[in-house]
Amino acid sequence: MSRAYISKILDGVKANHPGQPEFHQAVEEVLMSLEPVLARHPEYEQNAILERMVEPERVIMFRVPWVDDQGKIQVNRGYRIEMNSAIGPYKGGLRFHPTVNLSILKFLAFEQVFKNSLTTLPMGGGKGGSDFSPKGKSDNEVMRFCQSFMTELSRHIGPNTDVPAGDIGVGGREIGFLFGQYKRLRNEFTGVLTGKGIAWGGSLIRPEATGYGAVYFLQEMLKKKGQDLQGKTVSISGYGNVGTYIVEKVNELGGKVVTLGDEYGYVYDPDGIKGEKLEYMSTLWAVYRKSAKEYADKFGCQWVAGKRPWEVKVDIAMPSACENELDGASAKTLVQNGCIAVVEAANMPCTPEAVEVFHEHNVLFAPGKAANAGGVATSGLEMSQNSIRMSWTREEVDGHLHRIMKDIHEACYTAAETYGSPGNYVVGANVAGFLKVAGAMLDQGIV
Ligand code: 2IT
Repeated sequence: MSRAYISKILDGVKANHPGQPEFHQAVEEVLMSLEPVLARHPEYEQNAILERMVEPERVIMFRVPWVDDQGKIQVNRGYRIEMNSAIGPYKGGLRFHPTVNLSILKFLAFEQVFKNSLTTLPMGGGKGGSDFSPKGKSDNEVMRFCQSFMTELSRHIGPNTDVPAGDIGVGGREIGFLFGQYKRLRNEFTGVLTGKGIAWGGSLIRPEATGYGAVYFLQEMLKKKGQDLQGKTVSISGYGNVGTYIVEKVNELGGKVVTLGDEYGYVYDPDGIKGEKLEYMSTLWAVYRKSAKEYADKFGCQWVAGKRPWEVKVDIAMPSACENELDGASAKTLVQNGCIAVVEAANMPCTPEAVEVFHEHNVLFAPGKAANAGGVATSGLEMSQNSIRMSWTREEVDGHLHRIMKDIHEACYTAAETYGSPGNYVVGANVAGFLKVAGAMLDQGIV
């Protein structure tokens, strides 16, 4: 019965959103976890909860014209997907990357709904961005692009309506330009974006939050197995914000991160990224806008071009770059090499085949919507601070983040047990995230 309902919804999504494989993948992954929930709660089907959840509340697409340093007019496409506002204002990042399209953003917005629900904070789900690439652009070009992008986006967002933040290609620099333009257009200083600078409404720990949060989640999973990070080796694929603070926290807990990477390849540093090397890693993109390869050149490490780091033997893998970066074959290699845990620090970095391999071999697997929720959770804390016009200390924000990640872990663990899949964090995260949003939608009637 509930299986037939799920199949009907999946067929509908494929028919109504043709050519959008990432969106189909994200929806399928969530729905496949929900069978026992739908069986126990017939009211969800009776009230067309799934039909409504897979249909974005609003999809905004717009032209973004800007002038490059040569005086030539460039045109990009801008988007904001406002997916679900049942439990709070739309909330989620902006991605500036050439691969951005409707499929990518709908998948990210859909994931964000459940992730934000898991944070325990009142945030709905959204995502946006552009096919614009900040790579190779001057600061002035990025500023002109951001101003043009915000000129249109500003009419759709607001501190109680939709609160964007960063994602791939959108960091402190871009948030600054976007915020400046919003303030100028509206003549309002509000918390309309998160990830802001500390001097203008930002929160301490927000840059660290996704990386720290993913490691806190990992710690909880290991604890259930009577283990910890002491002496463990870890591989990561990114080298931005998320990766940098994973390294910092893993080092603090006695582990060692031996890889970093980008879309061109990866660095293998068997001695571990620490001290001056970690310092350099943190500035590579944020300050110098350079490739991860520079790290290998500077410190005399191996650079493996055109590959991902999953062939390196490690105890724990934390994919921290982009969707579908770790496939079934890589998963098998990790398992053969004795990997005991995989934590998705990015959004949907493991393919469905990879996740299956991890579950088959009893590898602890943390899905992104639970493990990387620390970023948006701390965005929620930034919104709270903006609302009360106060700033909390590092210790206060980190304390909240740590507690939230422990609570998310517990919620996933318990939901997986309650619904018949003990130890399966994918089922746990999807079910726990879903129940809160579905309940709110029921309460609010047919909207
Ligand atoms: O994927 C994500 O959770 C983010 N890019 C952060 C979103 C946010 O609003 O902080």
